[in-house]
Amino acid sequence: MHVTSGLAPYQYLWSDDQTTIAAIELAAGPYTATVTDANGCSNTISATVGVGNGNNVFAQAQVQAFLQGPYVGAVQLMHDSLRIKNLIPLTEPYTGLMNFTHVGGGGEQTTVGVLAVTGTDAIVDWVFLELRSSTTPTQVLATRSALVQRDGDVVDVDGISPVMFGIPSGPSYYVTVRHRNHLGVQLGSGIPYPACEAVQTDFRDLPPEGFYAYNGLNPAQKIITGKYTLWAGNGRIDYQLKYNGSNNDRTAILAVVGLSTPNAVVPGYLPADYNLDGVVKYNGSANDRNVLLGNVGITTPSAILDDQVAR
Ligand SMILES: [Ca+2]
Ligand SMILES: [Ca+2]
Ligand SMILES: [Ca+2]
Repeated sequence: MHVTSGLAPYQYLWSDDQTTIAAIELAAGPYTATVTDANGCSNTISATVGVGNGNNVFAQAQVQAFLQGPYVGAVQLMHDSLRIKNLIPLTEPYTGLMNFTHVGGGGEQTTVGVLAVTGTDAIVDWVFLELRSSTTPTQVLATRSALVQRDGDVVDVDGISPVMFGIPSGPSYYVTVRHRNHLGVQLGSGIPYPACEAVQTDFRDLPPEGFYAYNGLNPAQKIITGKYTLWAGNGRIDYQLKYNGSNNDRTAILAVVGLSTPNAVVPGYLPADYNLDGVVKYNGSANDRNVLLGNVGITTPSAILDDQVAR
């Protein structure tokens, strides 16, 4: 199948290179099509409408980031327990989630085939990417839900491609990576997004632009074996990690396992699963409470860590 470009109002011809099958008019932006054959086998492809004259006019980001929860410092990779346990949803989890508001993106879907990939490119979880105004870093201009691989590559729903946004290339943007139970991170300044180019931002190392400081009261990311990772432990989904006090993230674990049954183990794709191993645990080995406690500090359990994304 082939998408041939046209001029505004973006009439696109879907064809097999020989015969036009259908002509449709679409607003500019990323699209996904699922094709099912007579045997019921289906395949999903992605295309972006608005590629006039063969040039991609949309901003594309090639981002790398590590999530602290599943990060294994000894091998500098994340584990993929959620994928192995078949817990990662085919549809992105951010639509409707507290403090996540899609702009342009939302409803992204991946496939069983993408989630079947093993090795260093295996999928760890869904993440939430934003491009923000370079002059007003609180202003989100475009979002996409995307997938992060074990080695930190953030890829589109096909499991391979850079992430394309429904806003034009050309201007400078701030890029952020956020996650449903980790604190987000934002690049320290806007950078240009030229046409026909996937703009690289590697949050695993300190980029030349640094990381954005919302209030600078704590580092924007946690360093483990020389690599930067997004802080884990935000099960009460807001902009802070708290072990004690009101709206804390420790109680978010207890609420899942049960206040009177703190040794219970609850499987699932759950916000209180801070190490992303597919189970929520308050006590015992590899529990989620210690991830949070280690971040605020064992001797300073009332300390608070702030998400350093602009707001
Ligand atoms: Ca990779
Ligand atoms: Ca929180
Ligand atoms: Ca867990």
